Amino acid sequence: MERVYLGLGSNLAEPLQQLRAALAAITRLPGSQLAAVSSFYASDPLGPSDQPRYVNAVAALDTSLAPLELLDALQAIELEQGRVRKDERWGPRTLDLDILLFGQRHLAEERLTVPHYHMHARAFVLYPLAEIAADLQLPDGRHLRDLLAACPYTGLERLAAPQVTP
Ligand code: A4P
Ligand code: MG
Repeated sequence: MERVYLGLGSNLAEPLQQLRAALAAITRLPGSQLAAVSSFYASDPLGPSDQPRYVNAVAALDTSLAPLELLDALQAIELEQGRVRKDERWGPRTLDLDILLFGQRHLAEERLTVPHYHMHARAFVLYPLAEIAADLQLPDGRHLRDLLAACPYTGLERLAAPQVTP
């Protein structure tokens, strides 16, 4: 088993429900055990600002799946609930599941870059991650607490809404 950290995000079609459904699906992944889930956070959109706020969270998963097997499984979950209407053209994403970290591995494959290329400076990744892995050290040796110190807590709001307990 390897410890994996997943980033969850949604800003369409009942984001809280999207994240809860995604976590329920993640608990059903073969060879895997959901170990921890952060609080849910409302976050200002990064990128185009003419879109709703996101809800973000981070989950810890212990898994015996290989990295690409896990990516396939997560993309299947995205597909299953990622679109409001199946007959619509691919529109804005209702669910984004990112592999932030896969043990201490560095992966640079065509379909999978780990650590996730944007995680180091995103408040909506780092703060939820710190909730469930405060002492985490990244594969490049950097400590999560140092990344946090350089990342202002802006545009982020911890939600009282209960999430899912593993
Ligand atoms: N891929 C490569 N590495 C990974 C990985 N570590 N985990 C590939 C997951 N997928 C990975 O992803 C495109 C391709 O990346 C996949 O097919 C996979 O093979 P995608 O999910 O289809 O596209 P995306 O997530 O829209 O792209 P990207 O670049 O990850 O988008 P961003 O930069 O994450 O933007 N603002 C707030 N507040 N909260 C958010 O969650 N998210 C985005 C999405 C923008 N602004 C946001 C948020
Ligand atoms: Mg993604």
